[in-house]
Amino acid sequence: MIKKAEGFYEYFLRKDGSKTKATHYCAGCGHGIIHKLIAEALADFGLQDDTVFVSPVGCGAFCYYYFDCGNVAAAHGRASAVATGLSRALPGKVVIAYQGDGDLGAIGFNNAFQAANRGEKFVCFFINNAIYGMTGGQMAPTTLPGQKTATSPMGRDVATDGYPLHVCEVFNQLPAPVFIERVSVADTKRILKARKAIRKAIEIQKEGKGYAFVEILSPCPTNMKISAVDAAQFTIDALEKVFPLGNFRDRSAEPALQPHVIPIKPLHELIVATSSDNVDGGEFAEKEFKFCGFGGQGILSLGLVLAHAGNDAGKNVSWFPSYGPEQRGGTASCSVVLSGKDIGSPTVDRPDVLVAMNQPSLEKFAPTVKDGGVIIYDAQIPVEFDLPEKVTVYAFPAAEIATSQGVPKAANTALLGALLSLDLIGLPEEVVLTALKDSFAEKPKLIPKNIAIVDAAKAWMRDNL
Ligand SMILES: Cc1ncc(C[n+]2csc(CCOP(=O)(O)OP(=O)(O)O)c2C)c(N)n1
Ligand code: SF4
Ligand SMILES: [Mg+2]
Repeated sequence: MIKKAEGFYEYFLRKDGSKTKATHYCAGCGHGIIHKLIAEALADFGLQDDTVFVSPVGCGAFCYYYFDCGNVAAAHGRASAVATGLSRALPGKVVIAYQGDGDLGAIGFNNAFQAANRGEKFVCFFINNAIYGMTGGQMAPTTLPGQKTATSPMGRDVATDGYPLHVCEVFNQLPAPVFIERVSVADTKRILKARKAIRKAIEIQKEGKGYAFVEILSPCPTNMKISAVDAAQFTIDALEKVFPLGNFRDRSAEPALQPHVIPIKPLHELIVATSSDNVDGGEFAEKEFKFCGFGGQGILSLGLVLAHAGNDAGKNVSWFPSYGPEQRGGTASCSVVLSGKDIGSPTVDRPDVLVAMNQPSLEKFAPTVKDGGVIIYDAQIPVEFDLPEKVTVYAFPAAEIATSQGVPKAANTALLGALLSLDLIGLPEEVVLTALKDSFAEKPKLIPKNIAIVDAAKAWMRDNL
């Protein structure tokens, strides 16, 4: 008698009426067979309570209706990335990523490939039916040359569409995976071999040995537009020719290539800096800053000093950088919020204070400053547009002051001195200076020079305002 595997839920809640034990898969679809093999292995190994199953987007999207274990649904292509996070956060548990050929071979290929290259501790079941099943039969990376699909009605043309992607063969170039095998569920003989590979890959997880990958050739009669019997035959005759079955690698009996120990910090250590329990400042009025300039001017570091100072003073803080694509010479900005309350969003669209170190950034962000706010910009910047009227604007010689102190690159520190002078930060000066000094922990020689620049900036403000 054919029985439902123990690893499944007793009833599949998505189905009602008399069909509570039927899946949503089409008749003759390989997904259902593969599900049964996995569910059976989980139950046989007693792993249901120790397993998290990551569902893909594709026809397998509803795995969580069936597998009686932990379930997480990933965005399209991201199952291997989600599985990476889960396996690192839950050492000792079994993590399964289940992905189709569109999901893994196209949108998510890099995620899956990098996870395999890192040798993450999870098993990836890769369901290759040579088509996008769920969305109506579009060409997949594994579609065969000449195969007709909704998006290759004349048949896949390798001249324009490339060749079918051989994922096992690609992954087999990587040093880290422990197990790689390609199997099929097109007939009973093949299903028995697939069963063996699936069990082996899950056992490798149970023993915590590392990354395992099983590609499973699987019929999709609906999109192949043929009967279930013909689809199974097509999988044997056509798919296997291009994707030969077999084991590529089994290193499960060998010692691990490297100890795969990921340092994990307890959650309370990670969140202590942001916990509201730490915050004293109900009275502290929220301040929103935007720092902007060229990459390399230290604009992000300046924002970071402020954020650290706020944190040290027991305020809620956020620091949100935005990098240009270039390492040097592109524009960069960061938003910093200091607050006595919880911070709603770390992005700052309407700053109270804008600090600008180059012309394009000043032009871009000056109109966004709140009425009654403040703009401080480096006096070297030529201003060729009308600055907003309802804000106070300071042209401050930051670069000149830094150069006069022998550190031309530290114009950002001069701007910090200007902020302190104008009392725009709202935190005790010694806290801000400590954060500044801390930012040079690895270059202590620069501390006195930067303190001198802050002093020179304050002196300029005193003498000129
Ligand atoms: C970001 C994003 N892009 C595209 C889609 C549309 N989409 C849903 S499933 C799918 C392809 C599924 O094919 P495959 O991974 O081969 O799974 P199958 O259905 O064949 O098992 C696509 C493109 C989506 N849901 N999300
Ligand atoms: S469309 Fe294809 S892959 Fe999707 S459930 Fe039906 S047979 Fe299976
Ligand atoms: Mg598919």
